[in-house]
Amino acid sequence: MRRLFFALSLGAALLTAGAVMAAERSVRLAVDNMYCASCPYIVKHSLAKVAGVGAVSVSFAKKTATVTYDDQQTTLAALIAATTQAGYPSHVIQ
Ligand SMILES: [Cu+2]
Repeated sequence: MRRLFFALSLGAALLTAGAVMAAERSVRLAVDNMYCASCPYIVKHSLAKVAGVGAVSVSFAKKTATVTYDDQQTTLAALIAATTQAGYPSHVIQ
């Protein structure tokens, strides 16, 4: 019983630590293949449906996507994969 309690409190401690470390990040991606006015919408939707993504804004003029995401729920690689699978390969702008 004591061991069970220890396991539970350890689990709670780990969950708490994860919540503290969770960070909202923002990244700018250079997006290829945006040739017409409807492309930015497709790119935006492909990113918006990734779990953990908050705000997405896509600039057709600059060929970029600015994405706010929770780094505990998704990764940069997943964001890039999402646009790439929609037909728009992207990479991070440093
Ligand atoms: Cu288009």
